Amino acid sequence: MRETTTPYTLHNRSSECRARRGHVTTRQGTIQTPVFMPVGTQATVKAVTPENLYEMNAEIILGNTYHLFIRPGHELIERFGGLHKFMNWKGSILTDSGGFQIFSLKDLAKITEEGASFRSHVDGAKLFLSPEIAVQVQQSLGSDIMMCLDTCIPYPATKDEVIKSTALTTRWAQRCREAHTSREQLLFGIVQGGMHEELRKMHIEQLMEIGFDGYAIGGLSVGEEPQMMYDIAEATTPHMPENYARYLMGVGTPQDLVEGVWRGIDMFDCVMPTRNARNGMLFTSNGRLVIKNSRYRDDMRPLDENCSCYTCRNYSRAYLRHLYASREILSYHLNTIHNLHYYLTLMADIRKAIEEDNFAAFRNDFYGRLQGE
Ligand code: PRF
Ligand code: ZN
Repeated sequence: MRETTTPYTLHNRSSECRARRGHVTTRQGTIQTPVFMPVGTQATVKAVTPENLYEMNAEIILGNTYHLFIRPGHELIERFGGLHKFMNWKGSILTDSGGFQIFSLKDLAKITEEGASFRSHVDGAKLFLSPEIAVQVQQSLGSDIMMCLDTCIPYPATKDEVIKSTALTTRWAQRCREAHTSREQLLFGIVQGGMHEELRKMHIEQLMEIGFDGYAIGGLSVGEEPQMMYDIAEATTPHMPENYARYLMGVGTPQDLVEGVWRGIDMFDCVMPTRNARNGMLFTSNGRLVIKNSRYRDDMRPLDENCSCYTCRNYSRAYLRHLYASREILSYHLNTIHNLHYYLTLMADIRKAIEEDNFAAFRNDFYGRLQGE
């Protein structure tokens, strides 16, 4: 039987590049794409409330299976009616599977055919995550989009290592598909294949054969140069199905988002806007601003004259510098609001440019304003 509708709807395509304007439909609502998903690892987007996120028009956030599995545990969250109710978020939620955290644990995790054994970073307890468990946990959490458990390959890696781990990811993807019983939750497959274009193509074909509700590109932004990431994304998207969402995992800088959309990506997530905010690095339409810099001591201007966020409407650079220097909690909050607003507005502007089919001009203007950063 041929599927005629998928969770992705295409609105229009750029005539200048592979950028596409569309939406993804989850049981929780509609997500306009291309989209950036703020990261809420531990059932909170750090330093902001759901109300703050609604005000910035966030439609979807990301949660992490690995962290919530360890603390407070998915059974507890299930008793509260799922992650949405637990954290009071009314938009959509995508949960990552834990595959990337296992990769980050390196020698602390032991990967076998069956799954990954590792020790909790909280209390050192022995834990085990298999494809079946990753899906069960995500079903308990009640996320709208679940991710397959994958193995993310470090860079650099030998081709033999990449082949082995990509093949394992396919077998795990098949097991995730079989464990997926809650059909109203979507399950996305994750394309691996390292920096090898032919392995990427082969892996997409294997995942499409299994059949998923969307397809992610994993294993990029793992230490390679940005240009290499762009090249692999460029070589990968043409092989991905047109009528499904494409998600570039863990990416990236504002430039990376523009370049990803250019190559046909619909979804992104990254800790960069939230983490950098807490470290005093703010994104503005003219490039990056390091708030601790003494030149802002008496600066009465907002962070970004072109920004309409709560922080820029109400506070000066001098005040934000003072909060940062004094290590005040409010510094995290106000900086995070600004950076997320910057990322979400960038995506809204990108969507508008694709609708009006002037994304090439938008991209030129974007780089012009960054002043060679
Ligand atoms: N796999 C998973 N999550 C991820 C990645 C991946 O490869 C990446 C790679 N940049 C980020 N997050 N499951
Ligand atoms: Zn602002």
